[in-house]
Amino acid sequence: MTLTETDPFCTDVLTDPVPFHERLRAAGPVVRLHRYDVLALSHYEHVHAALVDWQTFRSGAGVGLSHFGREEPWRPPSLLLETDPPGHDAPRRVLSTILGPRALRSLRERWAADAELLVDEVLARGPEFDAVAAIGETFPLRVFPDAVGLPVQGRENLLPYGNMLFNAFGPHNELVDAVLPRMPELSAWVNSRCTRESLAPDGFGADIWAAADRGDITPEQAPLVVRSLLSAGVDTTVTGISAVLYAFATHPDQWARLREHPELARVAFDEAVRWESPVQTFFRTTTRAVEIAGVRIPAEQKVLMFLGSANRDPARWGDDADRFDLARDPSGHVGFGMGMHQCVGQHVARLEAESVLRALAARVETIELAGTPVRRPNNTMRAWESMPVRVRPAS
Ligand code: OVM
Repeated sequence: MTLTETDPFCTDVLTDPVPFHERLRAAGPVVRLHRYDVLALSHYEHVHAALVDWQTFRSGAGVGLSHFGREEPWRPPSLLLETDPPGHDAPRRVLSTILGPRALRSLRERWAADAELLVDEVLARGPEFDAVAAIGETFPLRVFPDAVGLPVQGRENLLPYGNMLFNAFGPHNELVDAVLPRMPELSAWVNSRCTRESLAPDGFGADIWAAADRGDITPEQAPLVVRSLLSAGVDTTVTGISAVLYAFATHPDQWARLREHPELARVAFDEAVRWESPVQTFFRTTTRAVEIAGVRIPAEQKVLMFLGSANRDPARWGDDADRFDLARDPSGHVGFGMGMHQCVGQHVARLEAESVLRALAARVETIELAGTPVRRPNNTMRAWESMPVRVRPAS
């Protein structure tokens, strides 16, 4: 087994992970990460195989670097993300119904109108704007907290909480140091928003409490399931929508194609999730000794899944894996994970992105970068700080 001295959580790699992923894949299917007691999987085949084998690669010891059996988690573990069957299954069933395609049907028209309104507002201010601040962050923050039933007061904490949470899956580096001071305050705020009383009587939050009333989950589980919505539902879509805007701002031919075929909005979003992989990495922990590509891995070993690398592995995606291409079929990408834990909110994410892309495609002839976009390094997310763009409105 080969070893890499490169720290995958250093600022250089987090800001520009693609060259590192190429070296990682070239180094072999299983690579030891120097300085962490961690093995890395970077090939699509092996990342996929590990994600679908939850019996061997468990999530209950945490999907960050920290092993919950050896270190106290910084918050009570998520009942979805950081739990294995059987405990995982009831919360998962409840949330997949609440966030399923049927339940979202009533949001479709509302979100389309919200997106049209937002894009009109943005365009009225002029042809140049920061796509991250004006759309990537604003649209999810306009529609998702309302859909959850979160009170308006305090919503400014959602993005800082997410940034903290996704950093906390990584090692205790300077990114974690930077968010540590606000951890108690942001945690307390999120927890306080998960009670039945603090949520609107309609919305995903109330739906979760109704599931507790029916006995589908326990009343003790309900606030933690609400917490998962607030944890996983904001930064992910902000980063995903920013990613697809970046993809189009740098691929004018693909924008022209979307303009001609707005029904490609959905596949465009999935292709952007493959291409950028907003969630770059998650860990698993082995439950037993196992062999991967001839390499023997001991039990209780933290294994790091490079989703972003698997999503650009030429062995799966071909020689043009690095190209954002609406002609590609991106299904099978692991940007939403794969298997039992695959993103339970993916239909929400797709509906948000589709609403934004359709509104933009109907109103914007061309979109291009108007300056250098700036990354926001994060231990888990491939995020953006800012993305100056210039558009030509459609006549
Ligand atoms: C959760 C959670 C938190 C962060 C991410 C996530 C991508 C889930 O608390 O359940 O899924």
